[in-house]
Amino acid sequence: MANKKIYFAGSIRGGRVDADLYRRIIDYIQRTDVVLTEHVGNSNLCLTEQGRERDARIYNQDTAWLRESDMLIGECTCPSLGVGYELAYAESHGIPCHIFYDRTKTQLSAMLTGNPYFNIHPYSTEDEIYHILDQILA
Ligand code: 6K6
Repeated sequence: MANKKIYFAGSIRGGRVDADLYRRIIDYIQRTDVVLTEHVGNSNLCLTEQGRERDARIYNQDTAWLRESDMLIGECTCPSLGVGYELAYAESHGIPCHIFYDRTKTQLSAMLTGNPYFNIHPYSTEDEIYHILDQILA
């Protein structure tokens, strides 16, 4: 299927240490498909702006995008409550999920690795991500 709608999930309030990696993964996916959440790779995000109403708008928009997506691709090296929530939400809506994490930097939660619903892709070099993406997106 060409031009799939991809929900890319990556840490925001959980920490932005991997923001540049998210940007590169999003750029790679966008060569063939549509990324609904390209803001996740924006390294200039304003993290200080908060508020219950603004957060409600974010939640409503993101869950709507999730429901219309063909696949969730998450980079989970930096742990994020929001990404964990999105994965469970995607599972409950039957959306295929692919999870990447750097095995040299972290151990993934057993709540993800222990759930056969999730396709888990540990990697040790960034190049491996793009090879696996070629297979997933083909
Ligand atoms: C505006 C522009 C860019 O970011 C913002 C404001 N914040 C968010 N906007 C959109 N999605 C968000 C925002 N904060 C969290 N998320 C969603 O939760 C993203 O889809 C991420 O995959 C995930 C990150 O969760 P946390 O817990 O690390 O923030």
